[in-house]
Amino acid sequence: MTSYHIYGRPFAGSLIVEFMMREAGLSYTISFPDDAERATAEFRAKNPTGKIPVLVCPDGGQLYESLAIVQYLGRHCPHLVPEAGSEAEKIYLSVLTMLGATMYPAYHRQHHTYQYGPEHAYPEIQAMARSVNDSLYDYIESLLNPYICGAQLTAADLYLYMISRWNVDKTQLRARRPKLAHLIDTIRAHPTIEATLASQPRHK
Ligand SMILES: N[C@@H](CCC(=O)N[C@@H](CS)C(=O)NCC(=O)O)C(=O)O
Repeated sequence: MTSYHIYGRPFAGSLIVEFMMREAGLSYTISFPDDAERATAEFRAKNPTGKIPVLVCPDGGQLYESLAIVQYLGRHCPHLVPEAGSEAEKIYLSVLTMLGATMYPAYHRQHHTYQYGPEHAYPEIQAMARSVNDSLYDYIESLLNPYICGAQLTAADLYLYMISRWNVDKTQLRARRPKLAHLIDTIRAHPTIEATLASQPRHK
């Protein structure tokens, strides 16, 4: 393999990998394994959870878990990572991990609810997951200035933009959160983000 390869899903958790690859100026190919392919032993050898994103490197090594991939690609996009030892780095690491470890799974519970309980419990599972993210968005609104780490746009902002796209009610998300709404609009207009979104297949 001569270039990076991403296993992804249109508009899903592979977006952050594509954003960072483009920000780093690294070329890549991408494929979109369906449920059957993600259940194969071959795919499970790449990611034991059977989920995307997976990043295969030119040397054949591979990474799974979006937070691990963001950390890995950070070295190729130093402009998106706060200086080591700074106060901004502490905020960056904490918020990025909260986005990936708490808010991303709360979206998963809303969009893949069948994995979390019987059908009669779906409304409650979804409402509880929405409420987790709603209160964390209020916290994020209080933090933004204009970005998560202040003046520097970081990979955490790109990650935040990605997960905000999965919000079921975007009008409600933006209401009372003008700084978040502005950040979403700013990032959406960023050339590498626009290019990534324009490249997503519309089916699957
Ligand atoms: N913790 C994982 C979560 C990955 C994840 O939930 N991926 C979703 C797409 S956004 C997926 O593959 N869903 C398929 C499924 O759950 O069956 C990460 O951060 O990479």
